Formats: sequence, structure tokens, C-alpha cells
Amino acid sequence: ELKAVIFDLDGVITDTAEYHFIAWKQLAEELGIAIDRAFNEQLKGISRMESLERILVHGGKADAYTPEEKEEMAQRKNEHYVSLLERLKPEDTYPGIRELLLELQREGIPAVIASASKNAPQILRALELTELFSYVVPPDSVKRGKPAPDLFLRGAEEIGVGPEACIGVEDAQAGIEAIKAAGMIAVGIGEEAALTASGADVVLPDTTGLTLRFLRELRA
Ligand code: B16
Ligand code: MG
Repeated sequence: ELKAVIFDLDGVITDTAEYHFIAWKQLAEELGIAIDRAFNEQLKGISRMESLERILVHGGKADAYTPEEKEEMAQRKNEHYVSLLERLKPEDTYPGIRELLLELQREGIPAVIASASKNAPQILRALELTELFSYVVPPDSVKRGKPAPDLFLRGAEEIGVGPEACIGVEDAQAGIEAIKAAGMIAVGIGEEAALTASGADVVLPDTTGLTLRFLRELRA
């Protein structure tokens, strides 16, 4: 029986994955590193500093900067990203998400956010979704980021539901791996081949098919 749904944020609730890409691309260009959308797939669900490390490795500059310089770069990227977030409006919520959250609330099934993003509370406020979630896992409250299961397990623990009664929803390969490592059913949103390869139980091309009925059948 379905007792909780644990959502990733960027790329599942709204298209902030695109804003992350724009902000990283600009920083990478300033460092003389080219990144494209295919490379960006590897950054989804990965923490800010780990994303920077991957970009530097990709550009052959893994050892070119001091920790202080990297802190400054990560901060610069975040400032750009946060400035892009100012455009975010409730209408930018992906199709069907608000309806699903309202259905879950009516049925007394908690919805939780397990995002790697420190900006998650601000994004939820901009989308006017804050009160539809029972809990937002603070990314700093767990030791390991995705693909480790920690964020998803912490979310389930907080609301007192076992992983076997949870469904996790993710757009990132690292996130699908995290959900499966947590022992939950994983619904992927996006590209079928890559997400299935990461272990997704089912993949939907977008959020329009993500209804309570669909989720209940998966966890029946
Ligand atoms: P921030 P998710 C992740 O969010 C993003 O997918 C990833 O691209 C980003 O680097 C990470 O959050 C950290 O975000 O810089 O805002 O703290 O997909 O786990 O919701
Ligand atoms: Mg995501």
C-alpha cells in the first residue's frame, strides 16, 4: 500500500534543471571549459561542489584551483542561478504536479522533497507549493548525496513510513540509483533508456501521467 511519495525537485517539480545548466555553462565558459546538455545529465542530482569538481575534471583542470577559489566559483554559479530563479512563477510547476499534490493531501498521503538543492525552500515558495509538502529534507542533514540513498531514507524516516511503502520520483540517473538503494519503487521522469539503465521501475516521458491512480497501481 502506498503511504508516501518522495519527490526530487529540480526536473521533477519544475524545470530548474535548465537554470542549473545555464548557470554552470556560463561559469564553465569563464574557465575556458565547454559543457553541453549531454554532459549536463551527469550533473543532475549532484551537489553544487561535486558538480564543480566534475566540470573541472571534464575540462582537464582538476588540480588547477585552490579550495578557496573553488568555493568562490561555486558561490558565483549559485548567485547566477538564484538570479534566474527570480523568474519562477506558480505556472512554472510541471503539468499535473499541483493536482497530484492536492490529491495526495486529500488522501492523507504525505509528500516529501528529497532534493540535493539548498535552494529548494525558495523554489517551493516561488511556486506556492510549500504547504503541500509534509517535509523538505535539508541536504546538509545527511552524510552522502545521491546516488547514496540517504536523502530518500531521511525523508521516509521523518514521516515515519518504511521504504517499502514509498515511491520515489526522479529525473536524474543518480537519483534513480538513490531511490533503488533506499529500497523504494522508482519512477523516472524523462529519457527512458538512461533511467531504465539506472534501475527505474517505470519511466514516464513527462509529469502529465503522474497521477495518484498511476502511483497506487505501482505500489498495490
Ligand atoms: P543547489 P535535485 C539538484 O537538485 C540538482 O539536480 C543539481 O543540478 C544541483 O547541483 C543540486 O541540486 C544542488 O543544488 O546548488 O541549488 O544547492 O535534482 O536533487 O532536486
Ligand atoms: Mg532532479
